Amino acid sequence: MPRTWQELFVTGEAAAATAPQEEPQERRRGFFRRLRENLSKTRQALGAELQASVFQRLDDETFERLEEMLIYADVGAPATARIVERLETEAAGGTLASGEDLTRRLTELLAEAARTGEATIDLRHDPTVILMVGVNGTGKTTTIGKIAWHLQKELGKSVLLAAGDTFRAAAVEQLEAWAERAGSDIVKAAPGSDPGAVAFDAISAARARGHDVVIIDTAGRLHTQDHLMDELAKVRRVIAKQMPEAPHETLLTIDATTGQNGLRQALLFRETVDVTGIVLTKLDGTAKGGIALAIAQELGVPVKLIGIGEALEDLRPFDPDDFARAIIEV
Ligand SMILES: Nc1nc2c(ncn2[C@@H]2O[C@H](COP(=O)(O)OP(=O)(O)O)[C@@H](O)[C@H]2O)c(=O)[nH]1
Ligand SMILES: [Mg+2]
Repeated sequence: MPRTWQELFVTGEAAAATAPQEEPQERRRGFFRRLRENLSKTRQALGAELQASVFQRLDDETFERLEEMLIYADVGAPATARIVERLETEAAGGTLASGEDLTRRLTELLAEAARTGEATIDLRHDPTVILMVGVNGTGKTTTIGKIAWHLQKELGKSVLLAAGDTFRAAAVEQLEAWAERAGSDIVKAAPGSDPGAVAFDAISAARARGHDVVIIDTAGRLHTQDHLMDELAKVRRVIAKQMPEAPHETLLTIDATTGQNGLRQALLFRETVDVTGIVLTKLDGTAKGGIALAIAQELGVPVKLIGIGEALEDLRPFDPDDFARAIIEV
């Protein structure tokens, strides 16, 4: 699973042509430390709690308590049941003998549950079109800005942003600020314009100017939910008319602090647009980081990026092993 931006984005270019592939150990450790720190709310709810109460002995009470903790952390009932059953079987079979064994296996099983589908993003299109969807305030625009920044600055890709949230003037300004920071071009239109037309123009412009990637922002709130879904479906149709296999990637932002509600939003969006990846934001603000697993398990759509804070380096490719370690190891 991708740990670095170079691993997340498949460019088809020789490794040496992009960025330093050998992440120095020190940098890796620094990254993991920050991940761990920013996920401290979930780690306190899971890891610290586990250490404190569960590890005296491996009996029924232990497993009941573990089950409660996983449910509390929003891992979701189906994944929780599977993981706890598995651990109980292994304990009965004698392969789990101590609290340390249990932590190690739990970490492995959580990582396994969080892993689903193809978690990379293929940039081998000309241009690659990425559509960003999600409810208002979940982090679409900032995520776009950060992705654009990494693509430009670290992978040397030329990015064009499309200000498809024409619903609010502030949304266009916010995207413009990000375009400037990342060094990307932007296509925008007057507030209230047709977002489909913005997407269409952006793809034409990218072709004419030779941009590698087009990222399309969308509105997250319209008068009604039906209206929003109709509009997204239309944007999608217009994109496909311009470029038949596009959008190549449709990323849905989910605010982790909304927990199971976010999962319901995802089901709704998935009915309208073909969601290929999840961006799970605001994991720093919740003890319910287990939602990353519930999403993978119950939606079957891979979490591709996580947001663990507002800084540029706090949006990162999702690595299930690092994530599981960060929420369990105390
Ligand atoms: N703490 C935290 N805040 C975030 C994260 N991602 C986004 N935000 C903030 O959430 C707010 C809404 O983001 P925005 O991109 O405007 O959402 P949009 O309405 O979906 O476009 C902004 O203040 C962001 O800085 C995250 O991972 N952690
Ligand atoms: Mg926005």
